[in-house]
Amino acid sequence: MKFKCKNVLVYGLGDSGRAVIKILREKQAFVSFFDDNIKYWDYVGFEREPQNKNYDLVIISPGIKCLDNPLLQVFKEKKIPVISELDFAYLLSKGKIIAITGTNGKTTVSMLTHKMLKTAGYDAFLCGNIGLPFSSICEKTTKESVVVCEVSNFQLETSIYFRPNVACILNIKPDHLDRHGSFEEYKKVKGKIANQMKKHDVLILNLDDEEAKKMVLHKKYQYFSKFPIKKGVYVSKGYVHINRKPVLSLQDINLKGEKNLENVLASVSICSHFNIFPKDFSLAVSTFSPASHRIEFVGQKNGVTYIDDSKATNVASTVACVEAFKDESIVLLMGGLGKEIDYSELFSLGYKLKEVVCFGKDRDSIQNCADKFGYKTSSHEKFEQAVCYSKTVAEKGDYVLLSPACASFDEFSGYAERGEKFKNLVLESVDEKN
Ligand code: UMA
Repeated sequence: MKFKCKNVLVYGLGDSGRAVIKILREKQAFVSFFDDNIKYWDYVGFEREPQNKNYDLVIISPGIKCLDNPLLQVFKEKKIPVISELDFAYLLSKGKIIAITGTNGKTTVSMLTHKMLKTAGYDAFLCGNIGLPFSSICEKTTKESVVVCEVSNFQLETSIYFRPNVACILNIKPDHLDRHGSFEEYKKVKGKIANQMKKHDVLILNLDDEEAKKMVLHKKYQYFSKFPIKKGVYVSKGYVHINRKPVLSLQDINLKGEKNLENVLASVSICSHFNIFPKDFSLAVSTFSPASHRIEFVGQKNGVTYIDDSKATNVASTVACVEAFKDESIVLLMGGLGKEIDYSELFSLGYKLKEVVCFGKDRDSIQNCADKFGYKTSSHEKFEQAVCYSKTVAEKGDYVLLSPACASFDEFSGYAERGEKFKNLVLESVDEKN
């Protein structure tokens, strides 16, 4: 696709939109931009009436809500092509592309896969939903590069060209139902990852996940599992195997929880399509530390352990966290901005929870649901009140888990800010810190 002298509108002025604008200007396109937030209206290049203009192309950011979007409707009626930022970056990139999607674990798998490739000497890039737009790095890639792209549903929703050489669907659980309308629609969008894949491309699926295992949307696919299987990547006799060959000892994995084992298996599966030696797997896995706010040890005070899992923004992710500590006495901090997901998916599982401390906008629905299943609960309007309260109820030997099952936008700019606030409130008084 050529951009020189083309009339292009960029919709969304966040990180993705800005990265796209930079490239388009370098390529001498006629660029203007639009954003629903009026704070940008006086920026040079802002188009206040895009509905009255004609464009050769519109490029939209992942955060733009598509359902019933009047502006996108106008473009559709005018037959103006609309592509995603992911498409744009893909069209400009060279080399191989690995795309990792799933409800939970995307970032960990993307980081670990990137680390394995780097350890084995590949010219690997890490980008996408992880926080760095693909468009920020696409022009740096060469034929030898491997791009590891964390891909969200928001990015896939409007993508039409994006074609990964290796794609992985880690798991599918209800999430973002507020945006997609239904779980069925959410699954359909996830499946778009395989839409453009060609004969030699490979789709990797988690056989242990009810929904992901059914996503056989491409002829060439490979399973991974925590249990022995005939072909693919699996665990047997203390080792991760690729097609019956042991490549990694479980003792090298120092990440907590079953979900993290699945994450390691996903990365090994992806990397099994590249030249990586067992020693590289061991080195990468044994020295890997996940990104912050994912089942992260914060500190201990009076024998109480504090864990920050602020990244758990859906119920399935909170279940994974509680499962990882199921043998402990748990005080669970849950709340924030709900995503219309049913909390009974957690409370019906019968985990022992000393108390469910509810906070934020969705606190009533969480509390009502937990009450129904007989849990002890308390309710707090603000996050800070909930954290301070949890410190007073937790006793020696208890674990206080911040694993909210909700987005954070009712009080914070994102899960990271919420996690940092938690850490600060906890660290005010801890005995030891990792
Ligand atoms: N905007 C509109 N109209 C809308 C929605 C947003 O005009 O209907 C405007 C906002 O006013 C803002 C801009 O769009 O100015 C923001 O664009 P954006 O939301 O696409 O944000 P970016 O900064 O470009 O970040 C995006 C991803 N954001 C979302 O998907 C919401 C980032 O994922 C990603 O890291 C980044 O691109 C780089 O690829 C964040 C995220 O929350 C971390 N992702 C969700 C998740 O992980 O659950 C999917």
